[in-house]
Amino acid sequence: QKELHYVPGHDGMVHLFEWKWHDIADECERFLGPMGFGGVQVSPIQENVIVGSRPWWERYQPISYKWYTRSGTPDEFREMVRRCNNAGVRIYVDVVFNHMTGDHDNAKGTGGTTADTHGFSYPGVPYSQYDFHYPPCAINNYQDPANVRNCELVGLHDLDQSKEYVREKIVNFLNEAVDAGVAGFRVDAAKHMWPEDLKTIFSRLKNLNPEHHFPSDARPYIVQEVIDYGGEAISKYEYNSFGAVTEFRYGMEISNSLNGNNPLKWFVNWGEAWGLLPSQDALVFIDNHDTQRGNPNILTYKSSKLYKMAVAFMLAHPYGTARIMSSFKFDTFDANPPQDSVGNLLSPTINPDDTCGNGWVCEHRWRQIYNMVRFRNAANNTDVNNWWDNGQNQIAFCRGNAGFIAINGDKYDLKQTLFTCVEPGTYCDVISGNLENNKCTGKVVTVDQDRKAYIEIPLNQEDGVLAIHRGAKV
Ligand code: QV4
Ligand code: CA
Repeated sequence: QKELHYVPGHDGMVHLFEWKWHDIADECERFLGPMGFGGVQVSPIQENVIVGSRPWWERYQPISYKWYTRSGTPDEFREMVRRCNNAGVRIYVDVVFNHMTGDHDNAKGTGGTTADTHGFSYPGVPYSQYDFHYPPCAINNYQDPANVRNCELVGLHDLDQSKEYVREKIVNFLNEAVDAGVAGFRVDAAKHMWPEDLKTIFSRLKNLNPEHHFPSDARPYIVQEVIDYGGEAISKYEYNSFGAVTEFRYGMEISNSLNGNNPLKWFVNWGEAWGLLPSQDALVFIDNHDTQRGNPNILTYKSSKLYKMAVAFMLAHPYGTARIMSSFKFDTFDANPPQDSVGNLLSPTINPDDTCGNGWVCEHRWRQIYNMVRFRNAANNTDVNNWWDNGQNQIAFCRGNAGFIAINGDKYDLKQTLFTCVEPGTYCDVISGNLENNKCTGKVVTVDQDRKAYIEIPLNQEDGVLAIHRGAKV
């Protein structure tokens, strides 16, 4: 269950963190579909407990499996999935079934469901004490798999997925989403569940709904959130035989290098040789909604020049299934998503230059990023070849003869005549500009009869990347 079922000519997943269903549907039709994005990871769909200050993280505390959240209603969800599939964009749902809520007095959910959290009673499902690891213990020892899987993560009441009744409730919850036309799931806190239980649950999922342009017998895509930087008892390799796994080392290594701690030239053999999962098993990303607020070593939209270099490298490189983070602006860990005075989520506004307003960052609408999604599509099914580096942090490589990228991570200009692999002609650098009405609004690169071109990335320019591909010839 590692096949994404992207529509041909589409690639790249974007996490539209905390977006409303209606806004995602609009975005699929007006931007993601036309730009060739493959899919969207959406925020959790199940009802969550309302936390007074309305932090983003309340959505990781389920109170029932009804589809009422700040993102919208069940009907709005179904409508979004339908519209996105019609636009050639798949939907992947973030599903939270390791646990229910933590303790809250008078717990009430976004759909009006109540629960006695202290008594482990969730009538909205229903679950009772018997369905949990009870009496509870706290996760406090990552060297002990049983502690990590049978105890509570930050006080979140821990479901027992070995129980048949619990499995049924989870499978029904997921299958309803399959009926609605989703293409798969991001499984929250998978490390905190036993691989055998997950395997059983995933094996009971229905095939994807053929009414939504999926081939018959298509299985749901599964990506399991297992954070494995090494050094703990639980390994990502316990999970990748029956589904894909989040590869957290990817963004860690790239951020580390661009931050100046490891020369970029070493990325010549980037992939499994670095201890990463096999390519088809790995979901890769620079930052996610946790690391962007919790890990100071990870690049985010806040260090925009380095971040765009990191994302460009990710999208240019064939390793892994690439996911792009699309954030809201934040200063603190708990900061709310954009919302009005009574807590309704705000819609993004779209500026004339295609960027977002109203508190939304919309990294996926940055030219340097969406044009690299197009590069990735243009280079589909090609390998890395003709790697060049200057012995330090200036690198360049080709994707077959479909595209060429150069990155300047050094503190001095890149000025080189390089072999670009692409056929002779005039190309638009899709980082510094767009091809509009057959004119390039950025740098123009002239590839000569020997397929060589003069490449320049001065240090003082806005971006440290240059990229050309066969889909953007002047
Ligand atoms: C607090 C105390 C606890 C105490 C508890 C008692 O901190 O020590 O036991 O009260 O009730 C929020 C608060 C947290 C609070 C907890 C329970 O931040 O302080 O505990 O609620 O009320 C997100 C946030 C968490 C948030 C949680 C639930 O990141 O801060 O906790 O949602 O709302 C590990 C895991 C990995 C996990 C990662 C964050 O291996 O699986 O930690 N990542 C996923 C999601 C993440 C989410 C969860 C898992 C939980 O990506 O966003 O946590 O679903 O690495
Ligand atoms: Ca667990």
